[in-house]
Parts: sequence; structure tokens; C-alpha cells
Amino acid sequence: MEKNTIVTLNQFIADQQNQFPFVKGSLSRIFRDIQLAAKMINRDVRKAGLIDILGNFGETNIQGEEQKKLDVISNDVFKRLMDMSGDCICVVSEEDDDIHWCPNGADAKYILAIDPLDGSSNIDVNASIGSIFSIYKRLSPDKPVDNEDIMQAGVNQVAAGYVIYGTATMFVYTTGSGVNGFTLDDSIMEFCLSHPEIKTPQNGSIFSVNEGNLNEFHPGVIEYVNWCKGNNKEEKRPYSARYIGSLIADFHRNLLKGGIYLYPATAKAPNGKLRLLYECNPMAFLVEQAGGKATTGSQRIMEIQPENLHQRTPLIIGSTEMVNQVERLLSNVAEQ
Ligand code: P6P
Repeated sequence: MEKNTIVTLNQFIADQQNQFPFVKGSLSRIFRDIQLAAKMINRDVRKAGLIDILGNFGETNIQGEEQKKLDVISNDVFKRLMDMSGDCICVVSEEDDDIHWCPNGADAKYILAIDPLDGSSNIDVNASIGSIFSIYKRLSPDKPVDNEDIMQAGVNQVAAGYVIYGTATMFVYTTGSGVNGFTLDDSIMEFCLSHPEIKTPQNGSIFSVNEGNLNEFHPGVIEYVNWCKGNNKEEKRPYSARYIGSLIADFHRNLLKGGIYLYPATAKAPNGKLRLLYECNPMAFLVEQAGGKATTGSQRIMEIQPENLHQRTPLIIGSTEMVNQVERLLSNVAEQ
């Protein structure tokens, strides 16, 4: 990208339409609406402490998690914009027990899966949080949408991305032709291309895991975490431990610098904590498009056949060589 050129997200998507015909019409309009949702959520996140929208909403979602006021506000923003557009069939959200069917979406082409505000336990303490989205195309244009359209494996995603509300607000996405990052210039309220063609390093020296759960992990994971903490100057060990408690923030740092994020099965979360449809699949699509890897420890995340909206899966994601090492340790232990 030439220095001093400004490419806005809308312009970038318009240019993509010329290269990738499927990014035409309704998909680009869905991107427009996700972008608008991001700007509206960004506005609320930035002033949450001033307008009494911090703290708990007072209800618990299907995940059994205390809903924050901003969780509910963010979820409503996405659904309202998708309802207005007529380009979205339905929304699968971490915050809703069931599918939200968009009133004007019966003949639309696309299905949106979202975590409207991930890492919301960090909202009240001003740590980075984000919105995650995943977009599928209906399988059957000539018959009503059914479970098969909703329960598609991650390899069928037509687009995925996240918005990170951090020191800067960034929009990072893929439509299957690489990963590009856009930074919000709030003087003009436009997302501008700042990280073209993101490629994640094949190896890294950052590991992100909640070590409070260490004793509950699979022995292979325990061995890997202890290996990361070992001493080997040539291999840059001990690695740096970085865990913010916000998947998007940990993922985004590791994507740019190289590193690995692990949320394995624990006693409390025997299938892992993170949700397949709107957390693991979109992040897996992004990391693979950036040259990285995402598995359960034995299976490629994007090849998991979903069985329910909110199913969870163990997630090991990041630099390919680091993920491969965890898989080797897990298989070695399994063979013993
Ligand atoms: P724990 C936030 O709730 C989240 O889904 C991810 O963003 C984050 O990485 C993880 O859970 C934190 O979970 O159990 O370590 O607090």
C-alpha cells in the first residue's frame, strides 16, 4: 500500500466486488451493517462509565454467564441492523437461547453468527473487548432454511471477522482471500486500511492460557505449558505468558506477533469453554487465512460438524509450529 493512501473499508469491499463476484450486493451490505454496529458499539463502550451502562444486566444467558448491560445492548444493535437490512436470514448469538429470525429475511441469502461482545467480564475494568462474526450462505436457495443451513461446518464460512475495542478500534476480517485489518479514524468515523494482508508468524514465543486451570488440563497440555516455561536461550524460552481473559485481545496480539492461545477441556468445561459457531470457527477461518492453525488438539476446528447452536469445543489456535507441537504432545501422551 503506497504511503499516505487512505483506503476505507467500504472502498476496499467495493474493490473486492470487482475481484470476487460473490462479495456483491447483499454480502457487502451485511458488511456495511456490521461496520455500523461496530461504530455504535464502539461509541457505547467508550463512554460506558459515563452513562450507567456498566455492570450487570441482571439476567443470565444460556451460557450460564451473568449478562452485562453492554452484552445486551451490543446484541440488540446487531439484531436491529440485520432486521432492517433484509439481507440476513437469521442471527445466531451467544446472548440468545434460540435463533433470531429476521422479519424481512425469509428470501435473504446469508446467516450471521455473532458473539456481540466477547470478554465482557473485562468491560468494567477497561480491558480490551470485541465483537466476533461469522457469515454463512444458505445451502438451499429454493426451499425454506432448515437446521442444515444453520449447522454448517466452519469450512463453509463465506466471511468471518472481529472488531477489537482496544487502544484503537480495529475491524479485522476475511472473505477467504487473506486477512486485512482496518483502524477506525474517529475524526472521520471511517475504518481505514492499516494492516493489509496480515500473515501470522509460523512460530512465536508468546503463550496464552489460564494457568489457574493447569491441573485440570490433559497431561499433554500440562507438558506443553511447562515446556514454554523451561529454559532454552536458543529457543527463546521461557516464552512470555500473556493472558488477558479476552479471546479477541489475546488472539489479535498473537496474530500479529506470533503465539498460541489455548482453551483446553477442563473439569468445569469438559468440552472446552469457547463456542464453536461464533467464537472458534470465525477465529479459525481468520488464523488459517493468515497462515496459522486452529484445532481441538486433534481435529481441525473448521471441520467439526456442529450439532447445536451453542456447542463448545477445546481451542488451540495460533502459529502453526506451536499448534503442531501441542498436537504432537497430545498424541504422544495418548499413545502411552
Ligand atoms: P477464563 C471471555 O468470557 C472468554 O469467552 C474469552 O474471551 C476468554 O479468552 C475466556 O472466556 C476467558 O475464560 O475461564 O480464563 O476466565
